[in-house]
Amino acid sequence: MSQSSSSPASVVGDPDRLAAIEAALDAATRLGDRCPPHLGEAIRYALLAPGKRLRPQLVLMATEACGGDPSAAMPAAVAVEMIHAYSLVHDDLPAMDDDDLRRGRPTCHKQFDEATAILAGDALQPLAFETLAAGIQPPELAGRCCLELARAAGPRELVGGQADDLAAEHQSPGLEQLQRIHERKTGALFRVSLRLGALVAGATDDQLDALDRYAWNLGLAFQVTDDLLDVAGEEAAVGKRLGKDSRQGKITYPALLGVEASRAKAAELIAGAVAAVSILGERGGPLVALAEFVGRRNT
Ligand code: GRG
Repeated sequence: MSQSSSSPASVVGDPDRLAAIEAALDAATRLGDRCPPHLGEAIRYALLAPGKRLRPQLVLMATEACGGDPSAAMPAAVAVEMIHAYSLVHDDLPAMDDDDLRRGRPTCHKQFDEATAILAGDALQPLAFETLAAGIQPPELAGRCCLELARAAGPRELVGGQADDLAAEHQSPGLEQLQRIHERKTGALFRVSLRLGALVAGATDDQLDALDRYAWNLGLAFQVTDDLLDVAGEEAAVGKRLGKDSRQGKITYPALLGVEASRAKAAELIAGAVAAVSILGERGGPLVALAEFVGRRNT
């Protein structure tokens, strides 16, 4: 497990934007009396834990980059973070990665219990779509956003990537298969975050294409750097395990390519992300800064 899942996140991004995201996440999970208190507490524990909020920031940055009003896209920012938070809660369960720590705190099933964590993850999924359907205007745009998020979070993307990742623990996948896993586990949520933000701004096809290319590069770069963070300090392990690292037999870029080539790959992907958004001009500056953060991140 990388530090991204085991220690509190360092802040990246504009403090005002981050504060607005936190406030919106908080407001979206004040669920009232009909939600059992224990479940509500677990939902808030999972969602409000100190993460980097990369995906909601991508939503708002894409809106801004395409000339829209970021506040109109806030329901989409909340929705993608809800899907992300659910995926982390379920990924940490004993049946999956079986982790004890997430975002520097006990995982949801350790803090509460397994059934409550499963239900909190279950609840975050419809809440994401409720947030989009109720908050994005006009309703046709809300429907389009729901469709795009459902596809990205579904069996062909996020859940499919997770299923293949679990299956790969018993195989020896190559680079291409590893890339396909991460395109779906990480890239799909990055991509849909950017697309939802762009759609709210009424983006052109050229702008959407540029953001798709940015997302593809950023998603893979993020995973390569995540893998590099995992092997930092494990110098004895890399290269001696026939392509598998110490993370429960999971395949990683450094294990397949070596550390230096992985660093070069990450730098190449970050450059690709930055180049992709050059057509957005100055308004794409925050996206460039976020890509550069991913390239040098230590959390
Ligand atoms: C259970 C359907 C299902 C999917 C799980 C997201 C995921 C798929 C698994 C989490 C484990 C993992 C290594 C995923 C790759 C993406 C990743 C590194 C997520 C962590 O994202 P950050 O660093 O987390 O943005 P924070 O906590 O900062 O939000």
